[in-house]
Amino acid sequence: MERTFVLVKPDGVQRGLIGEVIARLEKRGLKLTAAKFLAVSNDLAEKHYAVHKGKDFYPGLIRYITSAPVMAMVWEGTNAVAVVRQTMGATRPWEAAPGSIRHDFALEVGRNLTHASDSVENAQAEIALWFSPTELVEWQRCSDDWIF
Ligand code: RTP
Ligand code: MG
Repeated sequence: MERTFVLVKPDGVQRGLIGEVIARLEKRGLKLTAAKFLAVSNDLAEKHYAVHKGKDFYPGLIRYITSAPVMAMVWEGTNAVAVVRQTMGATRPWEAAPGSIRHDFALEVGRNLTHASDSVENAQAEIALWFSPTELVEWQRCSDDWIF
């Protein structure tokens, strides 16, 4: 079973969309494995977005992600990385598929509401960066057989 890392970014929190994001992932059939609400330190932001260091949007990205609290989560399910990316929609909201979160709720690439890991390897690294192993909850749903 695959796991992926998800953030509801500061704009999603400020706009009251935490529940909307969780509801869509839950209804898709994914299972919540870990969650915490936190203010992001500069150190954590720089580690999370290290791959973008040096790009023109990097300083604004660090300011954005540290500007208000975020909801950090781990979601689990078959093809969770790809499924969550699809549920979020394309990075640029104007290119996001109708029905995706970014299509339905966002306009700007710099205010695109959510983050989701883009590969299984990056998911593992991001989960390890944001969560300690004891924060990951192993549990079974009684309905798992009906989804998987
Ligand atoms: P994320 O990492 O947040 O899930 O988003 P992503 O994979 O869809 O996009 P990525 O290329 O990793 O970019 C990370 C975040 O940086 C901001 N961004 N701004 N102004 C720009 O051109 C620009 N490009 C990217 C977005 O907030 C994007 O989600
Ligand atoms: Mg990314």
